[in-house]
Amino acid sequence: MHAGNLLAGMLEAAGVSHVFGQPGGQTAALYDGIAALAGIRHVLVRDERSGGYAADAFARLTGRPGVCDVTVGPGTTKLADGLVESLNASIPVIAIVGELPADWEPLREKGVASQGFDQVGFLKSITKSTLVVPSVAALPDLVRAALRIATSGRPGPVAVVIPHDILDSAWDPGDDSLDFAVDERSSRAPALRCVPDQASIADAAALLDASARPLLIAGGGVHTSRAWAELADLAGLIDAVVVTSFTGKGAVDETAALAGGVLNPLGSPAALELAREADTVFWCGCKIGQNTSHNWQLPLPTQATIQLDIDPAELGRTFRPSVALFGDARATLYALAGAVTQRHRRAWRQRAARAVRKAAAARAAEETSDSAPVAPQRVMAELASRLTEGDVVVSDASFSAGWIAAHVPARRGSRDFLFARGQGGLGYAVPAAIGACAARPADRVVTVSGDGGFGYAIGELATHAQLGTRSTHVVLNNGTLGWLAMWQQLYFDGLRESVDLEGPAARPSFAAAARGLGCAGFTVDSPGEIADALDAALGCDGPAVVDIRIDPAATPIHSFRRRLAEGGHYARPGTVYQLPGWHCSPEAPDRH
Ligand SMILES: Cc1ncc(C[n+]2csc(CCOP(=O)(O)OP(=O)(O)O)c2C)c(N)n1
Repeated sequence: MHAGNLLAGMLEAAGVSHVFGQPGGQTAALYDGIAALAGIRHVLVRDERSGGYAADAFARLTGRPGVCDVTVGPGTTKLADGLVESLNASIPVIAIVGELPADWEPLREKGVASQGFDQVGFLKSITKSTLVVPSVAALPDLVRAALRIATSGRPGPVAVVIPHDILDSAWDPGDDSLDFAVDERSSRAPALRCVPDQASIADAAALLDASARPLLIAGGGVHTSRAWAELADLAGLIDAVVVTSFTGKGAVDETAALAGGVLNPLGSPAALELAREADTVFWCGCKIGQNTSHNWQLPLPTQATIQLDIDPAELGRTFRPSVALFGDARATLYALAGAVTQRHRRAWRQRAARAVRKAAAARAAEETSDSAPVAPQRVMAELASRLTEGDVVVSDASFSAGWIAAHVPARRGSRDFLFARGQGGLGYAVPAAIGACAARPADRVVTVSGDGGFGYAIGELATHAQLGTRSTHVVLNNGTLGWLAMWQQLYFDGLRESVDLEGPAARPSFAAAARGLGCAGFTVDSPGEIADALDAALGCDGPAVVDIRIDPAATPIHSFRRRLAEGGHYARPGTVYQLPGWHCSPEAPDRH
């Protein structure tokens, strides 16, 4: 027995069922440990970045830490994309990182010892915590620490760096001096739940009671806390409109009466209208990020605000909230539901219903469009009509996020939609789907990417094929890096430089590539072909790619649409660089 057995055994005891990664000599003992156990399996990905994304998606869908492994050096640098995504989106991930033998420190520089570099310094800047294992005796404590840190408070990724000689060294399972039990409380986030003090709850309830037009903005914290029922209960009690960030999509059933959709420049116009009209805005488990806040123009200085976060350092970052609530979303929403006066707001309900109806009517024409090249809105509507409860939708970081947000409604309060909004890196969807399929083996997983983003991770189709995942990968193929093509056109006077992904002699076929990698592949060139292709792909037992040629002039960004319709050439937007300006929300009413 060796330390790899000890590590694998502790992970299995913590409920870890899958480890995603790519082997190196330095981590072979971990693989040996996993191979000897029945309750944990290793999933080989084609690139360490994919292991990080797969672990991230697994964690989002299960609440349990997603685990990935890399070898020293190039494995670590390639993992960085996944770790930053998880760090920024507060996702519990544990990365097992191979390291040079402990004594080889003098040989690390410039790769004198093969693959060496200062990976601990590098990892420290992109993880919640980076732990270096100095001995086998310290390994159990450090694995427990990694689980505890990843799942407690604001979750995040933790790297456990294990020198080669330590992972390979002998371990005697009969040695009673090592306790390798794990605390089951830290095998799932949130490890523990805390509630704000009574006075803050009462202040927030008084503010909601005084409000005529309350609006809740739900972020990823609602999912992490599994606060779906409590959010719906509170919103229903006080007739609050609920909108979400991308990451928060699915915090409420979007087909319900008071759901306003996704609040984002690529999101629902109704969400923005209502967020501006509300008199009290409740930010719930949602960092006040650039996109959800529309470049920090929200909340308006006149709006009373409640900010609820598990991370006290977030409270007051971009404005001073009328009431700050430091707590777990589920526990706090439950407490608030018991503290508010149940009061209905008929005028606000009617206003919200009108805004939602207007946005739906505007979408309907696009969703039934017969135009060729195909309208992406039509693709999304056809996809949405074929999805059933439990299906998981994974978005890449391009226009696809906006198309999904607006045209594929969440039909229940649950985390069924994944967006790469932590870092916004292209190439998230296909590798994340590996983790999603592992987390939800009974459900279908659908990814939506642009052709640029899809190219980043096309090799992982071979992983999907090898695993036989029930996944469908939709490529909205406009032949360009659409977002950047439009940016250049609008802000650089019609520029078109290095945004086209094909030329007269080369038009990639993603369907053919998919078939070459062991998946089914379908091509769609006209609207009439969408239905059959989606039916065929979704009906496959294994993975399938649907390569759909879409209109390159289509964009979900409202400001781009407006500007393109107005003729298209704009000066560079200098105001983007200005600091948003911190403000104080109105004082909470005096309760006494
Ligand atoms: C790794 C990475 N590189 C660059 C960008 C900047 N970027 C944002 S959207 C985009 C274009 C994406 O093109 P595609 O995937 O084809 O989708 P489309 O914009 O056409 O919907 C680029 C290059 C990014 N977000 N991530």
